[in-house]
Amino acid sequence: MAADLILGKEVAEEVFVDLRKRIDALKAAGTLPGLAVILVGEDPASQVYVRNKVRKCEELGMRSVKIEMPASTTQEELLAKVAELNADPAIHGFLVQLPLPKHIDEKAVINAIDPAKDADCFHPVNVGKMLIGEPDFLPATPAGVMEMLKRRGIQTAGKHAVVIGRSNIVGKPMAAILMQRGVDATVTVANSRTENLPEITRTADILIAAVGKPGFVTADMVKDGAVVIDVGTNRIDDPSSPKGSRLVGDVDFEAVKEKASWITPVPGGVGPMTICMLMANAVRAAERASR
Ligand code: BQF
Repeated sequence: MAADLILGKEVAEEVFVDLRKRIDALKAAGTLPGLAVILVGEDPASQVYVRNKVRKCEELGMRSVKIEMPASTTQEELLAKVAELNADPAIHGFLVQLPLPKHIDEKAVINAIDPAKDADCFHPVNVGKMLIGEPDFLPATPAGVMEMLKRRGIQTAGKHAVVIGRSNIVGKPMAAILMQRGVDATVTVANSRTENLPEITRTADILIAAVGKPGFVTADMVKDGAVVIDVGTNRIDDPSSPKGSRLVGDVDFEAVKEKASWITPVPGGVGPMTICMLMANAVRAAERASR
């Protein structure tokens, strides 16, 4: 089988049609939805991700606040900034870009965010609400994957979804969403110690790769006709590219696309959906604050 592409840019544009209406309605009612992003340090990848978020905010006519703090920022200083945003009525949602410098305790920072303003949906209260099927927000990357499946008419009910990776940001919430009533997938979560991984992934109707290793998912691991979602964002050296590097996923795209029914490319697949669903969380936070 040869796969159809699920393009993140296209699916995101469909979501933005709805978001623009909701943003206009908020503005008409006197609320300018505002998202703040805190960036600590100068990690080049993080700088790109934060720029993508700020740019999309501005494009949608939302208020966007970028807070840049030096790598030498102490945990106390960062917690003070979080407290300030928690108390700022003009900021409806915010996030702290991860990863943080090693001397800062990520968990303590996430725990300090007001759950009502938790645009990333990383606070334990929001993670718990999502797990029990009463979400206020959804984490952007798994929510983006669900939106891609939904808007391309891909059935999840009764299907075997295999998630490779169990991070708090992608794998765990992805599995939690897929197993919810109404989504109704049968979910397997694999990790780096999983035995006989290719045997398991070959039983997947929906295969979600969130490993962080270029080319990890090879064609022999994929059932004919499977839906393959590549969450990998790996920068690899490429002397032939202008920047000397390029973005690749976790999937051997060229080989796997000949077997899958649907596949997401990298770049231009899940990445744009992550940004899109972050905006959806910011709009939702503003809607919840304004009623
Ligand atoms: C695209 C991220 C790993 C660790 C922390 C568009 C993004 C990426 C790719 C983007 C990511 C990955 C983000 C593309 C945000 C997704 O066109 O393919 C957008 O900006 N992302 C992040 O904030 O933190 C990360 C990956």
